[in-house]
Amino acid sequence: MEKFDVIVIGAGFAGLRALHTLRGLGKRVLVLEANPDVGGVWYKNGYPGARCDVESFDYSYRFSPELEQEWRWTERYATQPEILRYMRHVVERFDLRRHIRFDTRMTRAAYSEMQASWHVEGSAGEQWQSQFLLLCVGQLSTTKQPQFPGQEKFEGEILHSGDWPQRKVEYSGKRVGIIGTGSSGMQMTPVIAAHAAHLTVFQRTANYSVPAANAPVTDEEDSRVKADYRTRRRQAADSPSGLGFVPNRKSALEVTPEEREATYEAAWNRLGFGFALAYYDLLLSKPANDTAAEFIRRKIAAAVHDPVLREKLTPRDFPYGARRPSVDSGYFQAFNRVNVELADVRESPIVEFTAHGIRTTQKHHDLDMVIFATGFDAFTGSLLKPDIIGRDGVSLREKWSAGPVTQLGVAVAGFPNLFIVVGPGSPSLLSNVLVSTEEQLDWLATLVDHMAKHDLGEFEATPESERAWVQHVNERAQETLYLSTPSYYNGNEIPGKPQVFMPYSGGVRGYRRILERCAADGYAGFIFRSSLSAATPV
Ligand code: N01
Repeated sequence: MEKFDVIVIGAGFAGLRALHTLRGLGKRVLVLEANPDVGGVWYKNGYPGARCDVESFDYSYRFSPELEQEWRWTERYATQPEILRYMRHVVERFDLRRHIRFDTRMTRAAYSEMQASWHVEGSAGEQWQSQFLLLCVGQLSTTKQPQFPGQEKFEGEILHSGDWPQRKVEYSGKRVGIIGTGSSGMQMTPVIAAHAAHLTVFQRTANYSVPAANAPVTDEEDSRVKADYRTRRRQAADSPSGLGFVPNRKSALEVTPEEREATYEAAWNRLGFGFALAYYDLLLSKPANDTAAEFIRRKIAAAVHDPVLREKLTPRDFPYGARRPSVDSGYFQAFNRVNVELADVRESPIVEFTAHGIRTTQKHHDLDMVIFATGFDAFTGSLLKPDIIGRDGVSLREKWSAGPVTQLGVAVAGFPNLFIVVGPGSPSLLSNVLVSTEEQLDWLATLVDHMAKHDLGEFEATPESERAWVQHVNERAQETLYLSTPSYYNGNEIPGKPQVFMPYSGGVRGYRRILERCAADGYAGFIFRSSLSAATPV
């Protein structure tokens, strides 16, 4: 059996950064990747219009100033192909590819207390052993695939935004249906509308969205950012969400209506996802939130000509940002086109798929292609897919049967030397996930180094620290509006999933300070065993 110091699962942004950093510490690292190439979700989400809704300068690695200077982003919000080019460049630039085994899915990992190491199995029966196991499997990588009656009868093509084929998909001149109006559905709607013969958008929940205000990156802007990149990185790391600008410290309720309007207008025209930071309390206070939600509703009203359609497209029954809002490029305007139709499936649910389309309780929609933009089994889907067996034969699935529990969002009691990157209990999807990824991996590198220096073979979260962290995560969530509506933040996207709040809402900066304090206190909440005793049964 091949032996490594670290096995990393996933070659997306997190896995590549983990590989680079841990190899830099002299560790023997193996990365297992189920896809045939690097990229993770960026490899799989090649749907039309896919792009990042965090600015390219901030949605990029901070670990190498040389890389920062060399890479030239072409757009403020990079498209999926550009992000993949960047990731492939990083792989070649830092010579990472030779450590990655592609087309290899981990199916099982079991911790051996005798050997103080993980025994990892691949789908083709391969076996490896390593001291550490890092799960860099993504929070949105297991697709949610609804099953509608009659789906097998449909003679056209059925695709999923999160599992987009690598071949060219031809939708020009076709009658296309998109099911789902989250970020993916909203991003692809205007792009497909411009080429399809007819587009039907099947909407269950109207969603808030703010314009991306995307634009090419000028040479002047590129030079300006690169001249002082460290300040920008510091600002991102010190902000609540990891975005590269300082949020407003005022309450939406302490300013005049005129000032608020001007602030929202400026944020609307520039900030995209950062609109939520126009005032510090938009996600903390319903009355504050109402002012932002009302502003966005007025913008939707101005964008959509037809009054009936306008009303259907307007979100009313949940606060702005309590479900993940979108950042779009012409989503609402697309409904002014004669070839675009909205099917409100809350009002007229889907009854069945037929050979030639979808029948709702209202009518039959003739379709050549159906795209599921129905999202993911978020946060835990990919973590719970393989069998991960910790101490005493307890599986992660059993341990998390009532919802995920972690110490600091990175470790699980009973699962020694297992590290989860941007998983439940961490800022994860409530933040610029790349900032959170690098924060956690920098912290892990220090932990691994600490263990090597002190000849420690095993780290493990204590059950008490885990309980305290879960309580803290829940207390912080109670302060917010996130609990006020069903969403994938709360485990509501998959029937039967435990309904608990998944990410940590205390912000990127606060979270980093907690990690730093933990390390400064000798990794409080963790226990260590020496290399010798870790490998010896007690
Ligand atoms: O998925 P979603 P997504 N019948 O879960 C609907 C990230 N992302 O792929 O809300 C009918 O948000 C569902 O309706 P409802 C980002 O974090 C980032 O769009 O459950 N409809 C909803 O409208 C984002 O939040 C970028 O009532 C059904 C939609 O499908 C996350 O990925 C780009 C249904 C699912 O929305 C997920 O976004 C894209 C059914 N049976 C995505 N089941 C960036 O820019 C589900 N729906 C970085």
